[in-house]
Amino acid sequence: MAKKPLLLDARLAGATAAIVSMGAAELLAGALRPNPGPVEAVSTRVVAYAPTWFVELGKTLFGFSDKIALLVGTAVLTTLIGALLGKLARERMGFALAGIVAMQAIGFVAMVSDDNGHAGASMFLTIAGTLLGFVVFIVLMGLITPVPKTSQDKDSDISPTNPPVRRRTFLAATGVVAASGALMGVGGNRLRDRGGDNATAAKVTFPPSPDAEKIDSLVDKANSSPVAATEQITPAVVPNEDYYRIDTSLFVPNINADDWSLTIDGLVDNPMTLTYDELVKRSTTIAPVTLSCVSNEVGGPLVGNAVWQGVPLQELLEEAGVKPEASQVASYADNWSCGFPTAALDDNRTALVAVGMNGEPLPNLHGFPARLVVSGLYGYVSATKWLRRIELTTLEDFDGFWIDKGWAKIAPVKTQARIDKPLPLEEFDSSQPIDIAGVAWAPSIGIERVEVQVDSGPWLEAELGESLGPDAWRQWRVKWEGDKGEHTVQVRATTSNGEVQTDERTAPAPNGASGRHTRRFISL
Ligand SMILES: Nc1nc2c(c(=O)[nH]1)N[C@H]1C(S)=C(S)[C@@H](COP(=O)(O)O)O[C@H]1N2
Ligand SMILES: [Mo]
Repeated sequence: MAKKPLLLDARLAGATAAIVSMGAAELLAGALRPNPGPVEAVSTRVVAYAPTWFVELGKTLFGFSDKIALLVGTAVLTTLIGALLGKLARERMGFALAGIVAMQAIGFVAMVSDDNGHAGASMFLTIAGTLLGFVVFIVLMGLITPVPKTSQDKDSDISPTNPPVRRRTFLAATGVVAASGALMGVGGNRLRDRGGDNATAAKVTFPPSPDAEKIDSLVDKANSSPVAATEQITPAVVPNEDYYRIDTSLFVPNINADDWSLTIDGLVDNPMTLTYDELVKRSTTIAPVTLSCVSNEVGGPLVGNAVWQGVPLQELLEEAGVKPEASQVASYADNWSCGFPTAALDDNRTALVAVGMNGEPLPNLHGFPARLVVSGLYGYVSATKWLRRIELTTLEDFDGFWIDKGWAKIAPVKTQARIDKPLPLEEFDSSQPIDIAGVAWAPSIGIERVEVQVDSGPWLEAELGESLGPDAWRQWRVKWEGDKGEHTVQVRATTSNGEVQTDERTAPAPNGASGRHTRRFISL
């Protein structure tokens, strides 16, 4: 009969493998920056879907918002699950390895369902974490599983009941490997936090802007409005750390602004090149603009409002002297490009070559040193991050990265409203009015009205937060009172042109999702 390793040793091997597997995935997440990484993605899901009492208990005991508690909690849970897999490994190694796959798969699913722009990086770090976990698990189990004596070993002094290495060596090995796994996890988290670090960015000072005071006071008003105080509502201006991120970069560019420049050429009379300093000196325009990703599902997270600082694109194009035959503004980063019709700028909408985001130099994740921000056009046709070149061309002569991959060439942002509160199936006490709240956007046009309908009741007009202008989303809230039971709420926005958001459901491809966001909630 084959001898089994000691149960305690097997548990240690399993825990070590699980820790290394998760740690490696988290470290790669720090380097590749899918946003969020596996630990954060899973814990956000847990907090979003767990019963309220569980979340409340967690908050009181550990504080779910506390990063350290979150990491420690993850480490403890990983150790426990790993120890369980270790026990399993004594019987069936295949089942134990499947456990590692399952742990990683949960992280993967949580990551990609939050962030559909990074399936590649997420897949890569999942596979790498899984494989490393396998190797460590198999090697450690090998170290502690007794080898049966063969005929040649007859005279050797390794008895069949003895594992092939001394226990002390095994314990030392698990200690070192588990500690490096934990370090990788913590390191990955640190790396992710440093997403905005850039040596040159630290030295930038923006010129004063004539618009600064006005916009500061609007943002203050928006933040202090009663609507803004609603629980769970998305802030009027999203902090840089929380801003959605979508791009095709596996590694986040870290461009040195000192040897960076922006070229404007193509169908222009005076091709020009601007250094970073020249661009920053001219960046005196500040504008709140809501960017949205064409991949955003109705009610999805791929949308955000920030206060951008930069130079109006129209001003730069005027200087370059756009030739009449130009019909497309193409823009390029190192491995990406996009383009939109020159005609989109005819209404003199907000369009910036931006260097600042919410009062700071652009974080690396959001395009340092410079990016385009064009109000009312989806990001994939207009919002080039890590911008190197703007080329005036024709609509026929150039297709950006996503065109021909199933996405439309002309892509204005569709009017949308999102419900932030209630959360899916959130439970309320029916003895008090409940808050239904969220954000609505129609960038470059503006939001004039938001209405909600509960079940088949009348459309109720929402109270709106302070307007930050036509380019920015608007917070909204309704206080609702009604019967006990399960209810469905839907929301619709009306633009400043009087157009009511359509209820016709379309998928994100080819030119953006339409339809109305709904949520179910329970009144107890
Ligand atoms: N260089 C580069 N810029 C890019 C992209 C990209 O893949 N590469 N993606 C675009 C898309 S699809 C969107 S929605 C916005 C997202 O900008 P954010 O990550 O700052 O939110 O960036 C745009 N700019
Ligand atoms: Mo996008």
